This record gives sequence, C-alpha cells and structure tokens, in this order.
Amino acid sequence: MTKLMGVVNVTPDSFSDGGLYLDPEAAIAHGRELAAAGAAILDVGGESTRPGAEAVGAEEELRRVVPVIWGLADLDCRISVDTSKANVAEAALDAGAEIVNDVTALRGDPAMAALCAERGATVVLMHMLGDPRTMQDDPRYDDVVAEVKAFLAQRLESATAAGIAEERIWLDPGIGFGKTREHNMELLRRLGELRDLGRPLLIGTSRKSFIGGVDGSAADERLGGTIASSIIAAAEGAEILRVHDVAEMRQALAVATAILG
Ligand code: HH2
Repeated sequence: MTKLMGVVNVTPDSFSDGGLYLDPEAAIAHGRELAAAGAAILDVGGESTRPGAEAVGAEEELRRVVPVIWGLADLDCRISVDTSKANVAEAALDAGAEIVNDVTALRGDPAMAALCAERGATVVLMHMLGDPRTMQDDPRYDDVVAEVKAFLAQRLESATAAGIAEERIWLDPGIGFGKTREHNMELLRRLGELRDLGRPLLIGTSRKSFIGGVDGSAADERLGGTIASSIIAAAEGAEILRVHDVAEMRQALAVATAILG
C-alpha cells in the first residue's frame, strides 16, 4: 500500500507555500488537516531546500520545527523531520518525531549518522548533486539513473556501517535536486531500476519546477502534474509519496489502485 507523506513547511521561503505556515499554530492546524486527509506521515521542515535557498541557522530551525512537532505528536501519524542538522534532528526526535529526512543523505553533519543509529530512527537518504545554492547551475550525468543508483547504494552502505539498521532506511532519488527536467523525467520513467536496491523508495515530485517546464504552470498550479508524476512513480514501485496536496493525491491513488489492483 503506497503511503502519503504530507509536507508541513514552517518556513518563510519554501518554493510553493513559503510563509503560509510560519506561525506554529497555522503549521499545526495544517498538519492536522493533512493527517485527516489521509497522510500516514507528516514531514515537518524549517529550512527551504529550493534552488538558491540560503541556509538557516540551527537556532532558528529549532525554533520553527520543535513546537510544531510537539503540536502534532498526539496524532495517529508518523512524524518526520526534514533536516540535515543533528541537533535539530535530536530535538525533533525528543519531541515525538520518528523519521529523519536528510536531503544530504547523512553527508551534511558528521554527527547525524550516529544520532540516527543510537535513537533507532527511520532515515530517508536522498540523492542531491551539489547543494541547494548551486545544484541547478548545470547538472550533468552520463546516465542519471545509474549514477543516482550508485550514489544511493553507497550511502546505504555507509549508513548501515554507521549502525543504522537496514530495515530503517528509505531511499529517494531527489527529484529536482541537481537535475534538469529531462533528468527528472528519466528518473521517474526508469524508477523501477532503483527497486534492486531493496529498500522502500520515497518520491517527491509535488509542485516541482519540472512540471512547470512541461506546461509553463506556476508552483501553485501544478496539482495535475503532481498527481500524474506521483501515480507513475507509485506504479513503478514508489512506496512513499511526499506531497503538499494529500486529499487530492489520496483520491488519485485510490482510483489508480482500484483500477490496477
Ligand atoms: N523535496 C523538498 C524537500 N524535502 N525531501 C525528500 N526526501 N525528497 C524530496 O523530494 C524533497 C524533500 C522540496 O519541497 P518543499 O519542501 O515543498 O520545498 P522547500 O524545500 O522550498 O521547502
């Protein structure tokens, strides 16, 4: 059964919903709505990773995410924290999170792997070429799927060597993170090849710019493209879909599942 991870961005500058949920009460209310709409997981983030985004200090990131996680912890939903800083992840785990979604795949903070191992957290390892400030400058690959797959295999090995149980690791090719529109589409088309890695695949296409690259739509007009790309990802074996629009995605998934079984 494909699971939905609802996005709760507690940021002023996220690419599609920046500033909407910066107030903790608004973020908590939004998270509760996503849970009621069918999210199995809520991904709470306090730092935008959109292309060109500026890094946020740990103090500010903590101030944004911890109260929101506290406010969601009673839900019948797993909480994930979207961070690459170990002290933010630690405070989030203390507040009730169980999943660490690290877009640097444990390369950003040398203390992150040991923390996740010690706390028994589930960890999302994502592929990114470069860092958010520069990743869209001129990404190049000979074979994007083979290179992303080799990277994820290496990060999986490094995470298990650091003591993180393999069954607690999910993998993500990082749609939009150092990839052209063609790279993103090829990864989605050939996603099935990443199933050989033997771990659940998480995919985040929600509202991303490759959709606007197809039809010129703005970030808040990409629901149709989000649904199309997420359904294709699910059909290719993605087990977790990270989306902003949980209710609409849940209906699309239910219909696709009813048809295809
Ligand atoms: N995409 C975004 C953020 N975190 N994490 C994973 N594992 N996979 C993704 O594809 C992914 C992610 C970007 O989306 P969003 O959070 O809406 O934007 P921003 O980074 O601007 O806050």
